Amino acid sequence: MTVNPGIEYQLAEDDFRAASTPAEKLQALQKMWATVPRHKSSEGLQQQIKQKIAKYKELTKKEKSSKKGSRASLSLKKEGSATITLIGAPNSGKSTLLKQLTNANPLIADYPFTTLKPEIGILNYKGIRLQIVEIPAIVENFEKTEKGPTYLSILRMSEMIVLLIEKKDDLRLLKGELEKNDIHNKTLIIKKGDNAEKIKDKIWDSLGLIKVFTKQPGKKADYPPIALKKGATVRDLAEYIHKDFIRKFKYAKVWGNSAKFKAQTFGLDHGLEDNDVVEFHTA
Ligand SMILES: Nc1nc2c(ncn2[C@@H]2O[C@H](COP(=O)(O)OP(=O)(O)OP(=O)(O)O)[C@@H](O)[C@H]2O)c(=O)[nH]1
Ligand SMILES: [Mg+2]
Repeated sequence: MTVNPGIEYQLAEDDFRAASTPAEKLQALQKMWATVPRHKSSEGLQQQIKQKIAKYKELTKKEKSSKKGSRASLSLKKEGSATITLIGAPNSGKSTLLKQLTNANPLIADYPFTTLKPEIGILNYKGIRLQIVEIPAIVENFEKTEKGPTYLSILRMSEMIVLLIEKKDDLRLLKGELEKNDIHNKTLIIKKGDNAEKIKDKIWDSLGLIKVFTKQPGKKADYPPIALKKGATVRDLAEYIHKDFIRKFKYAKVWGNSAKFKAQTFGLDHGLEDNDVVEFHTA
């Protein structure tokens, strides 16, 4: 015998699938619970719904408490190997650039102050994930606006700040505002209309990072690569992979820019270069 649920139940199930937050899922599940056929053959299904209700109640509770706790202190959840914040005067093309660089889909329009809250995207640069954030247009004394402190904290936690310049005066405004607020993070200056692919390369080149690939013996290099600071050694890579790794380390074979020949053998202090491939050998 089949379960054969009615149309109300099916609609609730559709809602469940379409729901994007735990609270919405829970609401749909409660509707499913109210409309699921109550006969012997649907006992398994009833049981499943009950379990899911319990799970989503728990998730809803967790989400509420984490939101409460983090709102005041955290203005941005950092992601990827570096955070790059994009600033500019009103209408200078920040959202357009964010869209070209990342998976974000911000509102773009020809009037000023289109962007009202930080917009966040991920740039996948040759396998390295970089977080790019557009903060709303910078105006003189922006730090005194309601959201000013939030924007300052995003700027301070960024590995790099990209200044997007449209008009002659923009650079003076942006530099002045950063200086006044004692923000001295690394900066990169980009002109409106510059080629997005070239900007990606410039961002990567300015970050001071290298990407290295690990490799298992007899196999091709692993993907994606790992981002490390310029000057990183085999030890840094080993520590990144696992704290315990160093104890077991015997030697590494390296292919690429830091090796004189393929599969050259090195110890923990060997300095790595961009695009190196490293094969660890352990005891
Ligand atoms: N020709 C040209 N137009 C651009 C370029 N970048 C942006 N625009 C246009 O400039 C206007 C503003 O673009 P946005 O990307 O919304 O600028 P924004 O800096 O995010 O603006 P706000 O968020 O309002 O401060 C839009 O009409 C865009 O189509 C560009 O490289 N070339
Ligand atoms: Mg914008």
